[in-house]
Amino acid sequence: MRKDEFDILDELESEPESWVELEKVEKTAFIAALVRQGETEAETQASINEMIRLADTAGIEVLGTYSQKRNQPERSTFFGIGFLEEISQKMRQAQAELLIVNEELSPTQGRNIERDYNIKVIDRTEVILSIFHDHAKTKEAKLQVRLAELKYQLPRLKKLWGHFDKERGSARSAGGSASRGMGEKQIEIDKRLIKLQIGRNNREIEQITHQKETQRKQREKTRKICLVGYTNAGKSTLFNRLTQAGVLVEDKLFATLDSTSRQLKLSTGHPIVLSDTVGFISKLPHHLVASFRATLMEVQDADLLLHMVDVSDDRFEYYIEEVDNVLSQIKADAIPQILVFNKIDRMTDQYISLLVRRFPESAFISASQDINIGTLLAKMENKVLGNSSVKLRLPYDKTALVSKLHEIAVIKSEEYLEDGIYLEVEISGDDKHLVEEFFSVRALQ
Ligand SMILES: Nc1nc2c(ncn2[C@@H]2O[C@H](COP(=O)(O)OP(=O)(O)OP(=O)(O)O)[C@@H](O)[C@H]2O)c(=O)[nH]1
Ligand SMILES: [Mg+2]
Repeated sequence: MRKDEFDILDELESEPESWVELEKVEKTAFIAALVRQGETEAETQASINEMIRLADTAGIEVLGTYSQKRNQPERSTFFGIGFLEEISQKMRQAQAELLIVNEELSPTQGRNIERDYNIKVIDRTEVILSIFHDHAKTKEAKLQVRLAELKYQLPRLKKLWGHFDKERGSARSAGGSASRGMGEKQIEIDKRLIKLQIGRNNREIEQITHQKETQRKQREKTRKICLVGYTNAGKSTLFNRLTQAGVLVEDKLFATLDSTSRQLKLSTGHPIVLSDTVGFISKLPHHLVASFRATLMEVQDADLLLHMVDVSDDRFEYYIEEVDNVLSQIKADAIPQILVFNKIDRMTDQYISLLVRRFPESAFISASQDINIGTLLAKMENKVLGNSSVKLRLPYDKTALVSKLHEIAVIKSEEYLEDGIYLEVEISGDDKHLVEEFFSVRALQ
């Protein structure tokens, strides 16, 4: 046994781990959710609907949904006994293969429900992890997903191996290490293997982080704007519209897992880097947030965040809060934001004008229908570059500066009069010092 163990460990150290597509055996499920005090019917329904959408994206058909009112989850089985008895019976009648719990279960809770009710249980985290697994295309995304999976798996190994102990219960009851159940030894080996893999994944991610760090240093001076928001808000659609990058856009959750960056020239000629990145969701598994550190660096490093909101989703205010929660988890909550309400083409003008009144600083756009993109760009420039409009009078020996202004600023008007060149320009905060001595209050004729 011991020799085998080291053989496996050696192999693992030397061979790169290959990426395996998930084989999904179970295709049908029931969803069970806990309803806490103070939660409204609509909130419960919206949360369950989101879980249905997640299940659907993961390729699982939902045959029924159930919820139980409880303030605290039951410690050992999450739900109460009566509820679980009823749901397991209904699952058998409907021939549902899985129970999906709309929260993260502790390893013990998952194990106990499976054992006591003889049903297969997965939680919300596992569903999200499987979607991330399916959508991971690049090496970076795969490494990060794998790391999150391994960390999730580690405390849950008993669930996989517990049945060995049951089969060899007699050996176990004799006590002493020599007679421990086969399951427990296997768990120890597996735990070591997983820890090794975690170590290796961490090292590879570290390398990527280091490379990104170097790239980041190279473009330190360039201002960075990052798109953030709930999954499916339209971030990649806007990114493509602004950069023609051709990033994948899909009406499904977590279409984007990697960050993509492109350089853009603003109207003043200033280059900025715009990045599209992974979307957020409520109760985003913390292992995923931790594992996606390399990708999320893009967000932490931004000078401005475009916080995209799907205005056609009536829970958008809740989503804004959830996104802000993740932003504070990754310490990006102090970065200036523009709230960008997207998909206005789906709403009535009346509704939008009410929102404009409520959120006067925000942008209201349709990324797919190309509505108000120019206004958004202007807001971005103002915010990130501190643009302002100034009136100038330059002496005639400063024509070189006039030429330069044509490159770095937006010329709104230009007149050559007797006592000088009169200009009205939109200029960035960074360049303002070049013209400060020529500020003029005289209005143009
Ligand atoms: N009606 C309408 N649909 C839009 C608009 N913008 C995006 N969509 C649709 O919304 C869906 C999601 O768009 P994406 O750009 O992939 O969203 P995302 O925020 O990048 O999503 P993730 O990468 O999954 O986080 C797609 O079906 C888009 O076609 C819009 O302005 N109006
Ligand atoms: Mg996307």
